[in-house]
Formats: sequence, C-alpha cells, structure tokens
Amino acid sequence: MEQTVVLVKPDAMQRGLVGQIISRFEQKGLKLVAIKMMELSDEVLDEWYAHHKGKPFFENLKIFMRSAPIIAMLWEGLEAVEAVRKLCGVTKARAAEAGSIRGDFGMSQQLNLVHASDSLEMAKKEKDLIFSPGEIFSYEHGAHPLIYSEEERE
Ligand code: FUP
Repeated sequence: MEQTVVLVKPDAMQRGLVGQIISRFEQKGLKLVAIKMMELSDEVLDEWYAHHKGKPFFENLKIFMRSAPIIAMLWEGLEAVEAVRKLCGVTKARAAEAGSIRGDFGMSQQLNLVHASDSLEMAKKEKDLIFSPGEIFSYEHGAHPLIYSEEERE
C-alpha cells in the first residue's frame, strides 16, 4: 500500500482545525503510521518547495510555513497519494471543491491549510525529509476488513 505525507500548515494550526483535518483522513479509512508536531527549517523548506524557488511568492511562502509549528503525518492506504490529494482539494482554496479540506475551510492560495505529496516519488522524498525510521509504525489496522475487500488487502 502507498504512504503519503500530509502537513497541517501554520494557518490551520492557528485556526484550531487540527482535529477536524485529521478526522477527514481517519473517516476516509486511511491508516495513520506517523505523526509529530515540529517546526520546519529553512533548509527543509528549500528542498520541499524546490520547484517554486525563484518565484515571486517563494520567500513569503517560507515565512508563512515557519510562522507556527506544523503537524506532519504519514498516511497509508491503497492509492493513498491520489486519495489524499482529492481529500485536500486543489491548491487555490477558494476554487477547491466543496467537501474537500481546502474547499470547506479556506479562501487562499498560500494559506491553504494542508500539504499533501503530489506523487509517490515526492511522498518518499518528503517522508525521508521529515521522519526517521523509528517514528514510522507498522501495525494491523483493525478496521481494514471493513474498509477494503480481500483482494484489495493482498
Ligand atoms: P500543492 O501541491 O497543492 O501544495 O501546490 P503547489 O506545489 O503548486 O504549491 C505549493 C505551495 O506554494 C502552495 F501550497 C501554496 C504556495 N503557492 C503560493 O503561495 N502562491 C502561488 O501562486 C502558488 C503556490
């Protein structure tokens, strides 16, 4: 099964939305395998947003991402990268689908509440940037037989 990284960004932390955001992933049937509160360093953010380096919003984006601690999580599930991106909604929150996290809680393109890995390759890179192996847990999810068919669990 795939693993994908989610960050609860500083705006969602400050607005007290951590519980509601985590609930979305739990309710979907994803399995939480790592979670921690942390501050992102300038170096990590340079790596994280390397594809935006040099763009006009880059420095402000880094300032925003360092304005409060964040919650980092690793969620596991079948085709989890795509499923989690859908739950988050498109980048510009005011255009995001109602029902998605950004669609339900936000209006901004930068203060858009959550980050989700955009590919399996990025998920692996982001996982290694954030978590050490000892912080990632392997366990049986008790509800899996009610969430996936037998073939899907193989
Ligand atoms: P996403 O994968 O949805 O997080 O979106 P991107 O990788 O395109 O953008 C990463 C972050 O850059 C966004 F969450 C917010 C920020 N951003 C801006 O601040 N302004 C922009 O014009 C585009 C992105």
